[in-house]
Amino acid sequence: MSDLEKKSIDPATIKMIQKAAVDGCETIFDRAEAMKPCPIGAEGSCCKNCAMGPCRVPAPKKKDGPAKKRMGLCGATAETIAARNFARMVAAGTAAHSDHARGIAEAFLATAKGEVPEFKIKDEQKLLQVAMDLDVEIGDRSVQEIAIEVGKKALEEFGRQQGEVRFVKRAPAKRQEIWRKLGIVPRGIDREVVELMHRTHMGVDQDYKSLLLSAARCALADGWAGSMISTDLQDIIFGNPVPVLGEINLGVLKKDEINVVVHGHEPLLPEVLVGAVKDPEIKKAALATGAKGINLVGMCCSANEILMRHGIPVAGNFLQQELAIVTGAVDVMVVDVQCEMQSLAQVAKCYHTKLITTSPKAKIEGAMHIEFDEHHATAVAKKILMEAIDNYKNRRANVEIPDDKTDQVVGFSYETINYLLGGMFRASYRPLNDNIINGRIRGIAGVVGCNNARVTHDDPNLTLIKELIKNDVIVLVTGCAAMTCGKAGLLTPEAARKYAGEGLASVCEAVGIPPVLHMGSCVDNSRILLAATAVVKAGGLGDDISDLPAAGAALEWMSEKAVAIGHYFVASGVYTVFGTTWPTTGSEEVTKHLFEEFENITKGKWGFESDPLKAAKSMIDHIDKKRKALGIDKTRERVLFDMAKRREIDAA
Ligand code: NFS
Repeated sequence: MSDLEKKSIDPATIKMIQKAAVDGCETIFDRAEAMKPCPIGAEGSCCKNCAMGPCRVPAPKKKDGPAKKRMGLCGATAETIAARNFARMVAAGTAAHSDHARGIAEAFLATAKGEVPEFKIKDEQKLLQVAMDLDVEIGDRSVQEIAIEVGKKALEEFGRQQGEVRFVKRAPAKRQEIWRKLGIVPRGIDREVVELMHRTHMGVDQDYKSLLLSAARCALADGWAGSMISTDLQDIIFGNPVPVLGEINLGVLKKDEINVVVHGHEPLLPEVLVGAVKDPEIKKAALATGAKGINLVGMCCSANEILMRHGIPVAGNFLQQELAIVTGAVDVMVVDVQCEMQSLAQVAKCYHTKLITTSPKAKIEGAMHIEFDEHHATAVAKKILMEAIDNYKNRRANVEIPDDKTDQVVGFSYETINYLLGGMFRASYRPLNDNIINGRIRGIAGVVGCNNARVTHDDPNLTLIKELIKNDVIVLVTGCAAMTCGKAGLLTPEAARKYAGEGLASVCEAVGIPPVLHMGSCVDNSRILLAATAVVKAGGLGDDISDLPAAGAALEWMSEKAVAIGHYFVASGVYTVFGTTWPTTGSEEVTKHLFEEFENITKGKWGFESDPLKAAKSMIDHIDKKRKALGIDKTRERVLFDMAKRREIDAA
């Protein structure tokens, strides 16, 4: 394998890494080579929670014998430190998703009140559903009245001090019972984040089991409240995704058009940009530059949002953000919050690109700031587009856009899957359950999360997913992992015949769906929780999420949000495997607790596996174990793929 092939399996990415080198522009791929992770920090044994440290407290190795336990100055053990650091990642991840949700709830309320002319209640059906789940009375009230109360009730979820966040009622009854017994039903979103930050302060909660359980409570506030509120309210005002055709990879940039890349997470501005590029005044100004028009494309989860709802092309996933600029063809990159690399400002300087920040919460030195405010949404969007139009003339000679791009079918919301499976009049997950029971589909996997510059870009996730579908496991994807699948051609109905096992392929062909279903951005992992719940409720596969033949993975994770997501899946009863690196290796006890003992507590557990084929095997073994427990293991034979068979499929 050449050095370049070790960096990415994506041809467009490799071409742009090469171009960056020629242009003398440093990227994350260079820095990943030059700087290795700090080994003490990487294993989670470094405590920086007070000014007597940082204390490095790795766990004693077994070969050292029963040595005296090392401690930080305050006496904190490797266990406490590892658990505390892990818990802080959960708190930060929950905060990120939930603060995004708060922004959406505020915009939703303003929309309901009629203060944002650009947005309206698009999905009344979903509004009513959400209203019921938030205990909002429907009766003969107007849509507006209901929406206003939904907005207010959604905002209440953040500041509630006692009781339970309302959406936990959506979980299977048995799951709710488990949470209540453990005392981990979240009260209010903000309260759980604050409490976890308090517990992890120097000298507070020092029992690693207690820390990890309260981290579960906080993570549940993300999955079953913060993220779920984002998804639901976004669907109501922007539309619930339905299958739509789109394109992905850097080849979606256009040499003869003004390229605007929208990057980040909150779909508010991206939604308005989609409309603003069609404005006659903007179009005219764009054509006056000699360009053929404006090409709006997405990056990271902002891309997922407008791709799912409008089919807007996607330039790439997390590790491609700098590389979009390296093409020399990006006139404006506009960012809001989360996953935006600070180095974008430096890369932009190597070319003519204007980097524009828009969130009052996220500014970058060297970037232009045009603050977004939903009350003046169109004016802000137009201002940004005018900056791009104005910058087109500054393009330099070194424009080179790789021609790689792939078609993809996306937009599989929880409700859409319901309709597709059962039809409009008998929408139900039951046909999915039937196919799981008869063994055509072996199980369900959720593969989510980021890219990580410490491993070959896109490789672990893609290898894992291909192995899963070959073994008849249907895969639900979100975030940057979903984009990996798009680029590799797994998100088309034709992919079923090409890559999936016989059973899964036959079901996909009958329904007309890809073997890998793109469910949206990272906050949309809440859709996976609801899909799993719907499968439980459809019957025949146990009475809890933990009974399902299902597993989750994030092999290329890097962000704290991923840890929060993983922990809410585990707390919801799912076996969840991470790759690349594991944050608690500093304490074997803590790791064992998460990998083994947690199964006795929440019936879900963590796993770590950096080899994607081994990760697939452990997920399939888990799925088979669950099939056996349900008594449906007899209905299928395990298909073993030898190398010859694998080559045959890869060549197809
Ligand atoms: Ni999720 Fe989306 Fe991507 Fe990771 Fe970042 S963009 S919210 S955190 S890197 S999947």
